[in-house]
Parts: sequence; C-alpha cells; structure tokens
Amino acid sequence: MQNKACVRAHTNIALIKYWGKRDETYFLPMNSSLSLTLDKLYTDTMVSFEEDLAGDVFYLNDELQGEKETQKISAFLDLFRKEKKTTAFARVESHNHVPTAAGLASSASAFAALAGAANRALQLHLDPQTLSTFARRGSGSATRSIYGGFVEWDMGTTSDDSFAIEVDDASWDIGMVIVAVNKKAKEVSSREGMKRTVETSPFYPAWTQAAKKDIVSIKEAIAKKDFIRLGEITEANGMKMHGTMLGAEPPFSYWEPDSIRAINIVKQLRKEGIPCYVTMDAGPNVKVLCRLSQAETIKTALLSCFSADKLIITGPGAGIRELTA
Ligand code: 2P0
Repeated sequence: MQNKACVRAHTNIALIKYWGKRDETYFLPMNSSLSLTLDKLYTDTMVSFEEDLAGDVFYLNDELQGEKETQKISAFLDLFRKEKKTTAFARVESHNHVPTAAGLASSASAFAALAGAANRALQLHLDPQTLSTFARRGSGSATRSIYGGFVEWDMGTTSDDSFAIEVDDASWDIGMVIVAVNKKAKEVSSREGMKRTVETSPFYPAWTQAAKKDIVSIKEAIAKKDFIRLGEITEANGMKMHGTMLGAEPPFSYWEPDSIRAINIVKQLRKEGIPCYVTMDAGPNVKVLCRLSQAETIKTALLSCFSADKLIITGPGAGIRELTA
C-alpha cells in the first residue's frame, strides 16, 4: 500500500475576518469569515506513514524541527490516525513558498497542505468539506485554504458543520498587492490576541454583530461582481477587527508607521480613480485588494515608499491539489 502523498495548499487572506473562538479545543469561531485564496503563496507538504518510525519526524524547509513544533504536528496527525485506526508514525517534509523578505509564512497553507497530504497518504477519501473541518483543528484559517477563489468558512453549530465552501472562483480580474512591512516576530500571537480581545474588549460584541452583517453583504457583492462594494466591505471589516484590539486590556495593535504609509498611498490611488482597498491581519503587513489588471500601477505607486522586494502581486489561487513526483 502506498502510504505517502505530497499536497500543495495556498494561503488565504480573510476579507471578512475570523477573530475569536467560541470553543478553543475544536477551533469553533465566533463568526463566519470569508477569504481570497492566493496564487503566489503556498506550502508543499509530503507525508509518509512508516511502520518502523519510533515517532513523528518533521522537516520544515529542509530543517529538522524540535520537540515543540513536532508535537503540534503529531497532535494534528492523531486526528487522521484515529480516523484510519492506525498507530503508524509519519515523516513530514514541508516547504513554504513565500517570496523572501516577506515574513508571510502562514499556518493556513501549512495545515491545509498537511491535512490534504495525510488524507491522501492514509487513503481516507475525506471529501473537501469534511477535510476542511480537520484542517480547522490545526489552525482556524486553514479551514478556508482547502478551496480556491473566494471561500466562506461557515461558523456552524458543531465541529462537524463548521466547514468551508467555495463561494466563487474569483476569475473576474481580482488581485492583491501585498506590502510586506516587516518580518519581526510579533509580540502578540494571533491566538493570544483573539483570546484577549474576546475576554476583555467591550467592543467585541459589536464586532460579532457587524461581522454577521458584513458576511451577508460581501456575498451579495461577490454574486453581483460588484468590485467597489466588495472592496468597501473588506476595508471596513478589517478596520473593525483592529478596533476591537484597542479596546482590549491590555490594549494592543499590530500597526506600524509603514502600515499607515501604505494605507495612505492606497487612499490617494482611490482619489485618482483606481479602486483599491486595504486589509490587515495579525501583523503590520498591508494587503491591497485590487483589480489584477491594475496591480502593476498600484505597485508603482507603492514603490515611492517601499522597495520592490517588499511588494508581491498575486492573483487568486486554487484549492489543494496532489503533487505527483
Ligand atoms: C483570519 N486571522 O481570518 C484572521 C484575521 C488573523 C486576523 O486567522 O488560533 O492562525 O490557529 O485558529 O488562524 C490568524 O489566526 O489562528 C487568523 P488559530 P489563526 O485570517
């Protein structure tokens, strides 16, 4: 039996954000979210289950990983071993394909690729929707990276129905320019940041109410292929998420001076008639949602402040796929 598989998963950027869990064990979110899968940023992961291994072995970008990193992978693989009723350990080799200097390595593509590879290697034949519930247990945002284009992660009611679905393939001139502001390790991890916000921010209930409305509106905009509305909802939703953090105790923010410089360039471009909109995640990088056909113009404007190696243009990415040798 072939117990080995290699799978590619692309990362995704949320346009309607996931920010807060209602169940930390099962990674059940407080609200539904919606993302765009990105072509240029992805992870390739090979998994091989081998009877003679004494434990799981994990290589990331050709470097053997320590106990802490390997334990995370092992706990995740346990979900698949349980499903298959096997105790075999695995060798995992993962490569992040992220342009240098970007600092954009993502748990979304990492756990989606690992989920896809474990599913294939063990021949579990989990359908994509079910597989997304498995990916979710590694990292919430990984739920969405199973699919390409615009993807909704429905918050669901239980662990079994909190899954992702593809909403639209985003093949209508949609693109993103990523401004890699810096790649320093963040002071507050997204996991800790969302937990603190849920527990202490008085703005949090307003966030969940707004997110509920935003997801309905953004799906309407996508259905109508209304790019301006899509962008406006995206930008406003991201700002609301960052607002919740200023209300947390102790308060925190991921913004840096260069984040604001990038935002101001985007605002100026809009004044000049180029529709483009920002969103930010748990870090200072700025992502500019735009028409793919206008991405080079936007990049040129950003070059006034940022070097070319900090600017990445990408179109929509595909869902997970198996790589054959
Ligand atoms: C998102 N983020 O929707 C949001 C927006 C960051 C801001 O998902 O704890 O690494 O592993 O579920 O998925 C980043 O958090 O957190 C994230 P866990 P994750 O993309």
